[in-house]
Amino acid sequence: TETLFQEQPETGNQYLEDTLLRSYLKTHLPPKVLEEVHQDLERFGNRLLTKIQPLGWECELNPPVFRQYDAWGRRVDHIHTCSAWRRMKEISAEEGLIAEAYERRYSNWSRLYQAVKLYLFSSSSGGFSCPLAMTDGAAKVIESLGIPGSLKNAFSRLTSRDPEKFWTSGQWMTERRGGSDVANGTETVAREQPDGTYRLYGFKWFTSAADSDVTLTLARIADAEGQCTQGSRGLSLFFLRVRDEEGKLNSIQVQRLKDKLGTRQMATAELWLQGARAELISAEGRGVAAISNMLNITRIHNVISAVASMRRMISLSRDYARKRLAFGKLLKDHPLHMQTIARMEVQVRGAFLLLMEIVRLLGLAETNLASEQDQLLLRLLIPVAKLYTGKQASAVAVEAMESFGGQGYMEDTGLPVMLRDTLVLSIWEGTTNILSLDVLRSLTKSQGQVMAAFLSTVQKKLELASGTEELAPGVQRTREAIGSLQEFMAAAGSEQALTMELAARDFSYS
Ligand code: MFK
Ligand code: FAD
Repeated sequence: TETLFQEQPETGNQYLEDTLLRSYLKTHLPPKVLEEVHQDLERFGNRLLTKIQPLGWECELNPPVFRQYDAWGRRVDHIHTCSAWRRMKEISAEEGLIAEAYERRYSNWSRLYQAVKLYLFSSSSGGFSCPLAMTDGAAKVIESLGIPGSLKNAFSRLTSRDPEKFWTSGQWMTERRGGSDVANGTETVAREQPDGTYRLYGFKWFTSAADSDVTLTLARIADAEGQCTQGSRGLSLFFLRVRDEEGKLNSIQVQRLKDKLGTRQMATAELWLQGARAELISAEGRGVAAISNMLNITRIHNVISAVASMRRMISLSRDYARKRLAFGKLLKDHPLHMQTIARMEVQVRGAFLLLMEIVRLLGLAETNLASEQDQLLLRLLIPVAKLYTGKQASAVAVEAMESFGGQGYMEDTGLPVMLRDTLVLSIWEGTTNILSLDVLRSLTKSQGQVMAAFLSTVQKKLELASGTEELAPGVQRTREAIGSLQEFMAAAGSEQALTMELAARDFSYS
């Protein structure tokens, strides 16, 4: 007798199938922008399905390999990446995955459009979203410095659509003594050279996408006696090229590649800086403040990755429910199974709309169209969204995995890869607690104004929603949450700093 095989879960054109994304674009974009964007996204969705997704899987199967010595014993420190990974770099340029945000062809909507392309790209990218996040962050820092002459070339390459010219950037912050507490953990020293450049000496403990062309990094400038200022005020921001034209490392040695739980498609290295030539790009002692522009962009990319991986897992799960039989009927006809999927769907929809709101605000800020309220809201929402979706994505991935039964646990379905890769989203770019503290930082620095902006925005939305009967329970719950938040805000002023920290953390989860 013939055995029947289970049909595998699949997704089609992810843009066309994403009804929430399409209705969001339809309601928000001006019609002319929508028309152009729609065409491009439909085409991109097909390219993702037919060309890019298989390349992403190739990246997973061919992780980077590190070769420290050549056959004759010479130190070469070569990080070999697969051809699919290198192709991803070309595709990223061709698709304008960074360029779109900086060309601003669609004014304030360009940032949102870029984010949508990145969202569609993310779960097919074979980890290439990681260097793109840092490239975007580096471009943002350089732009916010006014694109100084010495960085013009770098900026045009980081934002290029030409695969021959396109550069990616790293972000080397973490050292052995501190990834969260960069201000006290950074031991790297910068020594000024007669020509005004610097040489950096130190050890960078985590450097992802170490095959990148350039990087931004932090170091302490040594004075004439070789002394450095400690703490945050001692840190300055540097730009450097990782390799020269011939591909020779810039006085850098690769100690090894990290052996990671996930994100195995991309090389995360430990690097010795042994006099790497670098350019000082912030004011002395303003390194942390200057790199914050990068952090806020890479944290948004983290949200994009979180939402994208939830979307992919749930879409596959929904498709599987249409194909898998149990107890004589398809999974989709089992109400209990559908309740599980519906709960996940609600999670991803909420996260998606939060992401859209953030990139909408960022687009306004970048085209000088943001009100003061918009800017305050953006400052608050970035850490909140990063900390919330970072944790949410792995919880949803675990739930989604179970929805495939035992097959969800099988490597060659590709599902475990997605689970592994979501687990890092709450660690890198600031852990959950560090981001909770960043929420507090935004509160204290703005003297509570970020929360006032948040509350008045929610109040406005509540007023709009209160006429709709189906929304009544949600409106009521939100009113209660707002009430306790207002009470907390009133109490926080008189509390000890520690109590306030803990209370803020509880709030961020609720
Ligand atoms: C797929 C998507 C993701 C791709 C990932 C790529 C691979 C992974 C790459 C990484 O993981 S890179 C490393 C990421 N590392 C972190 O996120 C560091 C986590 N630690 C923090 O965020 C700490 O809060 C921080 C290092 C920023 C604390 O530093 P300080 O110097 O002790 O903080 P301080 O003194 O409060 O702030 C210094 C200045 O920076 C202040 O400005 P002013 O001097 O003008 O007052 C702050 O306001 C400003 N600042 C800090 N955080 C800010 C900020 N400004 C705006 N936004 C922020 N978030
Ligand atoms: P620690 O700072 O030692 O934190 C340990 C624990 O203490 C955490 O749970 C943290 O939340 C908690 N904690 C610390 N301080 C506080 C506090 N004040 N209050 C409450 N809790 C606190 N870094 C880069 O710079 N560039 C990269 O390219 C890069 N790539 C990475 C790739 C991967 C796969 C991973 C896993 C990490 C990467 N990182 C990179 C490093 C990452 O950013 C750090 O690991 C992260 O910021 C945490 O720093 P840490 O490891 O030093 O942990």
